Amino acid sequence: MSTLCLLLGDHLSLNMSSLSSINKQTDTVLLCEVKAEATYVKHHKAKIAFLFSAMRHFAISLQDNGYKVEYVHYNDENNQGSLFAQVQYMVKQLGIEKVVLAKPGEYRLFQDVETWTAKLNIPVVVRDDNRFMASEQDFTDWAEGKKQYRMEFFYREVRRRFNILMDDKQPVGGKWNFDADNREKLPKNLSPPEPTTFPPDAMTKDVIALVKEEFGDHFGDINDFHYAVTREQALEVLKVFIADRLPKFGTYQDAMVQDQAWMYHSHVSFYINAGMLHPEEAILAAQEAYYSGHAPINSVEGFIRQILGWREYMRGFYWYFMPGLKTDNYLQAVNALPEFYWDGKTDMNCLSQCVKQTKEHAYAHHIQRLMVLGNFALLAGLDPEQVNEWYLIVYADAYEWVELPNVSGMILYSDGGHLASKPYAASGSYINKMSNYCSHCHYSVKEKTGPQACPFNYLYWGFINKHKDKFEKNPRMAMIYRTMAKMDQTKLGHMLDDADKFIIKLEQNEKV
Ligand code: FAD
Ligand code: DLZ
Ligand code: SF4
Repeated sequence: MSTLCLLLGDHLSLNMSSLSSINKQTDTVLLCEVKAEATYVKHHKAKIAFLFSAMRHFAISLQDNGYKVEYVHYNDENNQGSLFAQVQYMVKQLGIEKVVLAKPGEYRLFQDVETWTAKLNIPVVVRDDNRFMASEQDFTDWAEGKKQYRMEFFYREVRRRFNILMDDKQPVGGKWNFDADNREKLPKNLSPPEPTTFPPDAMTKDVIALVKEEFGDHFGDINDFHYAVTREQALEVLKVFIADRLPKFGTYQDAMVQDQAWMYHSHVSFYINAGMLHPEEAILAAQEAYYSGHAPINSVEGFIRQILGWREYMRGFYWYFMPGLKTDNYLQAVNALPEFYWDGKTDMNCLSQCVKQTKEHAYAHHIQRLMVLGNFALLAGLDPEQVNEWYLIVYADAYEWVELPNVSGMILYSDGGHLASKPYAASGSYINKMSNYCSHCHYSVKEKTGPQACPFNYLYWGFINKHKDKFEKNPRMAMIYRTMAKMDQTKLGHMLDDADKFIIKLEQNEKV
């Protein structure tokens, strides 16, 4: 019986669960570049170039490892345009009797795959997605019966279970979480190392030309493409991160600097999410850096928490709360995404910086995504559907399983607080504390009202006031409401007016 193993574009690992069940002699692996996946949202050009190039390079590794591979290029005559149509075509061509794949990372595709057995009239076996350490069931077991689903408690459980940074039953260093040490601004005399880059080889150059030709109207730049496209290169990115950036990762994790996109972050999300690196490899490498004395606990625990905590949690959270998570809109936010999310043309320097870096690199680090771009979307009441689509398009590490919980759960509070205990809302002073953006800005972060005032300042109070009925009784928000009640009410009134006027300007597409 001959089996077809479908490897999706983000399943680029020799250890993929789908591959491990096939017979190299009799079975075939299929990888295909298809229009349906490349255009279901108009992905950033660099994201498509990265995946297509990584897929082409991975096909060679598969052949080197003895697999029979059918690779369908975007412009091949036999390209059927969608994953199902391509599988159906191959089943007929090769006389396939069974299809196997690992569970897709997006609900829409998983739902589609569930119809394939009936449509193809042969078994289509979906295996667990093993690009994670915990299983979906682990999350469900943990979440079942809970009223609150806080990442911190899930993280403690997985740390215990996988024995990461544990000293018998206690967390190494005496605390589970060293975040309090991880909130420093970058000092002026400190320059983060340059990112690890790879000049495009002939295969990548072909893909870049294809992307320019076929996806020229998609968002984003592609002239400076420099990502890793092989596992060896991705391992190099990880190695250099551990050696050169990890020791300062924790302390400056939240810092933002004018014209600096990469900071002390790891830049491995593209590779982990595409299957090129396993999360455990990154976690064990970081843990080893702590035990060898190379990196301090605040950095190592901070980095491990992002992957073993947040990444695993987000994936479990996604499947647990889908499909409702996609349409949730607890705060009834309806405003349209402003044009400047695409072109960066705004006088708000922090937003302009983050959009420009996103356009240039298909990357922005966590605090830029959360506390600048995300915070604005929350305070300005932007429609979750439009915000989600934007995040899914613009980042090269974006797949719905990780993008949606970060956007609807973490930044927009659209899920009504399943993920976060309170909204991540902040005024301009947070951005000023963590960056030097404000000193390059048209607006003044110190001013609260009037034409020069930082819009984050009045939008913040506009948001707090608008959602009083939802948040006033939240113990974590009580202080804010007490502060608002004690404020000079005339001044508050001016801020609320400015917030309303600003939203009208946004609606009318005026420059802000
Ligand atoms: P580092 O800062 O070096 O962190 C190390 C690793 O931890 C990352 O590579 C990633 O694998 C993991 N990680 C960190 N934070 C998170 C998180 N909140 N959720 C899941 N994994 C995390 N990450 C994605 O991988 N894809 C997305 O589409 C995505 N969308 C986001 C949208 C918003 C609104 C926000 C606030 C965050 C989003 N993140 C997303 C999480 C995070 O911003 C990125 O993982 C990180 O910026 C990637 O850069 P890095 O590899 O340099 O990360
Ligand atoms: C994101 C993406 C893109 C741009 N193109 C392809 C493709 O041509 N072929 C493919 O198999 N996968 C692609 N992907 C990744 C899929 O969209 C991804 O597997 C699903 O969104 C599930 O995460
Ligand atoms: Fe952003 Fe306000 Fe600072 Fe300008 S002043 S950079 S808008 S926080």
